[in-house]
Amino acid sequence: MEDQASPGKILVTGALGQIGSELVAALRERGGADRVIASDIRMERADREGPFEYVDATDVHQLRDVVRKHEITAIYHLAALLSATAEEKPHVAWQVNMDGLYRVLEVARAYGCSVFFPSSIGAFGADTPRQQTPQDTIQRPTTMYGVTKVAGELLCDYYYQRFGVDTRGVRFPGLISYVAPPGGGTTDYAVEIFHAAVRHGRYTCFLRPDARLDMMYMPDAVRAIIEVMAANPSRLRHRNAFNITAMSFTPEELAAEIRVHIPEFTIDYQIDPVRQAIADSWPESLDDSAAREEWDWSPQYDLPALVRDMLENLSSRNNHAESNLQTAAGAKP
Ligand code: NAD
Ligand code: AKB
Repeated sequence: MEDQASPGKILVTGALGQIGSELVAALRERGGADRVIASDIRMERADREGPFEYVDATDVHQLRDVVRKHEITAIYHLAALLSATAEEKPHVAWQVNMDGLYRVLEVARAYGCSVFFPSSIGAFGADTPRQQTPQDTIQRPTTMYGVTKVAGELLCDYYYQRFGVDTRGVRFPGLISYVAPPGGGTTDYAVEIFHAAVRHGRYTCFLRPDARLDMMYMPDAVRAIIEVMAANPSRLRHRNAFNITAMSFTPEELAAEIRVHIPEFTIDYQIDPVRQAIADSWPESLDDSAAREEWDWSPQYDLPALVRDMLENLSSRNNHAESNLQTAAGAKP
C-alpha cells in the first residue's frame, strides 16, 4: 500500500515507547530506515537501526529544527503521559500532552506536514455508553489523561478545518505487546500478566476480576496507524479519533485463556482504587463501524490468537535469556 499521506520523511515523537518501538520498525520496513527519524527524550536505545534525534515535543525550537534538518513531511506524534502517570502528575500531563500536541500542530502548519495523533478509550467518561460506545457520543472524561485526549481530538480537527493541516488519528483501546513495556497506563495489567505467567506462573492484578475493557494486539494497532495515514482522504468523513477495536475481555477471562497454554497459572487480586476508578469510567467495547466504512479497518487478532502469539514470543525470549545466562555461567573460570 502506498503511503499517500506521507510520501516523504517521517518524524516519530516518543519513539522509544510501547507503540513507537514497533511503529518505527514497521515504517522503516516499508519505506527504508533513512526515511523514518525516531525521536524521544530518552536516549537509552537511540543507537538502533536508523536515524535518531533527541526531541522534547514541548520544545518548539527542537521540533522545528529537526523538521527542517530532515525535510519532514509527516509527524507521528506519540509523546505523552499515559492515564495512571497523568493522574499522579496532572500538571506535567497537561504540559506534555497538550503543549506538545499544540507545538507539533504549529510546526506541521508552518512546514506543511501531516500529523498522526493517537487518542484513547480514555477520551470517554462515566456518562458515555459503555457497551459498543458510538463513534460520536458524549465525552466527559474525569481524568487529566482523558481531558487532554478530548482536547487533542478537537485541536486536530480544528487544525484541519482552519489551516488545512492533514491531521488523522484513532482512539486506541488498551494495547498489548511483548517488545517494549507499557508506560504507566490503566490497561498495563494485560501486558504484565504475560510476563508474570511466563516467568513465575502467577500474577497479582491491580484491577477487579470483572473489569471489562476494550483491547488490541500491537500488530493490529501499528497496521491501523499506517492504514489511516494512507487512507484516501475523499472517503474520510471523520479524520481524527476513529474508534477502533479488536476484542473486549476481563482479567479473569484473560487468565482463563492463558491457562489454556499454562494450566498451572494462577491469578490473585490487589485492587488499586485509582486505576480501578479510571477503568470503571472507560468503555467496555467500542463501535468501530466508522473506521470500517471510511478506510476498511478490520482487526486480525482475537483473544485466543493474541494469547498464543504473546506466550510464544515471550517464552522463546525467556528461553533465549536463560540459555545465555547458562552459557555465561559455564564460561566463568
Ligand atoms: P509510552 O509511555 O510507552 O511512550 C511514550 C514515550 O514518550 C516515552 O518513550 C517517553 O520517553 C516519551 N516522552 C515523554 N515525554 C516526552 C516529551 N516531552 N517529548 C518527547 N518524548 C516524550 O506510550 P505509548 O504506549 O507508546 O503511547 C503512545 C501514544 O499512544 C500516547 O499518546 C498514548 O496516549 C497513546 N495511546 C496508547 C495506548 C496504549 O495502550 N499503549 C492506548 C491508547 C492511546
Ligand atoms: C492507558 O491505560 O492509559 C492506555 C490507554 C488505553 O490509553 N493504555
